[in-house]
Amino acid sequence: MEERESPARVNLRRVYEQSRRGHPKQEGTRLVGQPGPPPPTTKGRPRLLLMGQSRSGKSSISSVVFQKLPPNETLFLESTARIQKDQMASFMDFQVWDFPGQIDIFENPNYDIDAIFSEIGALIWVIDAQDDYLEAVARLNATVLSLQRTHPNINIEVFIHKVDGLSEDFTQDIQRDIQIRIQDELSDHGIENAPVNFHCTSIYNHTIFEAFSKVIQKLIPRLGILEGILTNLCRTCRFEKAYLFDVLSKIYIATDSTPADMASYEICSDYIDVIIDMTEVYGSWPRPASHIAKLEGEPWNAPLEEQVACPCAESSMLLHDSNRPIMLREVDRYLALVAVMKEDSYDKMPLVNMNVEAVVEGLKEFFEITKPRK
Ligand SMILES: Nc1nc2c(ncn2[C@@H]2O[C@H](COP(=O)(O)OP(=O)(O)OP(=O)(O)O)[C@@H](O)[C@H]2O)c(=O)[nH]1
Ligand SMILES: [Mg+2]
Repeated sequence: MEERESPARVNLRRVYEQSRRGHPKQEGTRLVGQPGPPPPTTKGRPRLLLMGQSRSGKSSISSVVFQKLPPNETLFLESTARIQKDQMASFMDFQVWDFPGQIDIFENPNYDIDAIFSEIGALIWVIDAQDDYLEAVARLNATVLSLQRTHPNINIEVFIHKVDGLSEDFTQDIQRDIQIRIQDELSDHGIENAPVNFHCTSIYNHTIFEAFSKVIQKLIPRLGILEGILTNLCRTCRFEKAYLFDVLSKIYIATDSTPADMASYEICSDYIDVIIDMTEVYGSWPRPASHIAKLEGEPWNAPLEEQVACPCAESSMLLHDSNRPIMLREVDRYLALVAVMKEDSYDKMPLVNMNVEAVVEGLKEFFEITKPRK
């Protein structure tokens, strides 16, 4: 049986192909929530570079976010001697390059600057907020100035790091001070509106995941469409907040349009931890054939796709947090939809499941279409 493409799918494919080929977009095709230039990814494997002074926390960040190292074990990490390159198999294949802080790659002839910055997704510059940061800021300034000449479109994300243990006021003062020092230096050189963003982070809480989420979101083609899907889902199912998570890193790659809310993000990401721990103990994500046969047999006698469950793992689960259920539903091996519901939505679960199912199908199509071509 030949399957016909839905108009939405045809449209998404057309818009995506157009932007992939770099055709000028017509006014009418500009998507809501997708302002500015297309994401700076290349060949589908964007690179995140972690740079900054020695001991600022680059290797700790990489190990905590991508290798699940418990934060207090970073105390035993050794100083990095050469670039540490890690491939992340995720919803989007990307690489994380952890640089040795003691080497200035712009001064050292052994480093090929053009090769390093060619396929870059973002440059993350880590500054230790608990230390004297003047030298770090000076080096960052020199880097930004040098990149502005050669690679002006690179997103530079400054992580003002180790803010745990600092008061909120003090953190804000430091952020303002660093921001002003960088902006002043850049405008002295005639550079206005350089793509430099700031995040206050610590590996001891969720701020580091939140910051990485924002960095990664900039690399996702057509993020506005994803946000639109989640916003619609929240409206139809009366969810308070919905997140699309990369399960292994706990980075959220999209959320609905309601204002960011740290508390709900923390609950949802802790919930993912629970699920991961459970699956580590009781089994991996894909269901064994015998289990599928059982689920599809008596008394249901229907393929899994037609039931509430999805073929790769258990379906939605509900947790009660002050009477607001939280639901989790896998999209594929890497992604999960997690939502915080409103108090009375538990009664409407069949309807909620139906909508979530439709959204999960839509998300699968989205990632199929926007998957990078090699
Ligand atoms: N308090 C606090 N300490 C942190 C944080 N992140 C990292 N650290 C500590 O900072 C120290 C240095 O961390 P590394 O990750 O090795 O630093 P690095 O930037 O990789 O250093 P080089 O490899 O020499 O360039 C370690 O003792 C970490 O435990 C944080 O968020 N808060
Ligand atoms: Mg290191």
